[in-house]
Amino acid sequence: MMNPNRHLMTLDEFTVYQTRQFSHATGEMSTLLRDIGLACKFINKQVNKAGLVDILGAHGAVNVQGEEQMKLDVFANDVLINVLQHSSECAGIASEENDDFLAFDDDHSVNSKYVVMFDPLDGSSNIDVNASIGTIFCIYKRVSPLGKPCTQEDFLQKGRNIMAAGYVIYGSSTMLVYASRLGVNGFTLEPSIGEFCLSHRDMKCPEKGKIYSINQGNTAKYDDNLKRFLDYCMSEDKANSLPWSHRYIGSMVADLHRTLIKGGLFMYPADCKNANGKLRLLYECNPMSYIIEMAGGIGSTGQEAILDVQPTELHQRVPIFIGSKNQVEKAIEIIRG
Ligand code: P6P
Repeated sequence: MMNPNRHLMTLDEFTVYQTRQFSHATGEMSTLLRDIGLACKFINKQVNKAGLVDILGAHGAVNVQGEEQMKLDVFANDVLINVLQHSSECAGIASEENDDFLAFDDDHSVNSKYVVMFDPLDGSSNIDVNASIGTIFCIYKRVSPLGKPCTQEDFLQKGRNIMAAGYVIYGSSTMLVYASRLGVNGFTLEPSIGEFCLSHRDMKCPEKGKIYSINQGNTAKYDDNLKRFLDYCMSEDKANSLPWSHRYIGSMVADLHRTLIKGGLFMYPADCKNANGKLRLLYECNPMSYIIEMAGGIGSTGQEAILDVQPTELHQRVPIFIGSKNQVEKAIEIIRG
């Protein structure tokens, strides 16, 4: 599997290796993943110097080179659109930063088989406190006919139709986690060669977790069943479980990366002011649920699997309970009353 001359395997080498396992595979997905990885390397470069904004020019100001300093999430969005528009495999995108989807209508793109949805820089409000933030993406095969621009129905597919999904976390290291039906693998950016290298092979979400992650400041707005579940999370006398620890970073990518590696339960439920919670279905909850499910965990609205929700609009929100199987199942048991 590994190249005999080096102990490192790059993302490109890994996806080519996976492609070669299937004679019918064409390598188009590998190309698309390489393009997303390239865009995220550009984003990483800017995110890593965010603390120097005052020297480089505050948002909206000009920096020492006289360049317009762009808000990082606008920058991230523009980079992803630019790279994917020139990709050989992307027909269009939908983004948290764009009101509507973008159909790339040049002669090549109208014949491309895939569409990509993304949150270009999730948790960007955490940049000025140096907390980890991330890019979330998912890839679908389009359902509209090739030869014409992609349509809204290409983007309103259930999460079950996802071909591949992933995120990049810009933290103490920069890591790309990529999930396909072949499993979940993590690649850490090696700055000296500018490549994402395989570092976490065949990632699994621990079945039994003992961390719960929620913004408990919203508790007064939760319904009685959810309040009862939070009491359970904090109780000492769980029949078959140790007391759970509470962890909450306030950046979905960071909270879910911890959940994937250490196990646990991340929740952003509905409340009396937000009937569907806060997080978006298409480019936050679906990709993260796909990744966690491929790693053996569960992603649920509390009523049904996130991946089974039929989308009706690009920016719709859903409640989410996601992570270790035993904890999500316990949450569903109690919140359903
Ligand atoms: P709250 C960040 O703003 C975000 O979109 C997610 O990354 C995160 O999980 C959530 O909102 C945090 O929301 O209401 O707890 O600040």
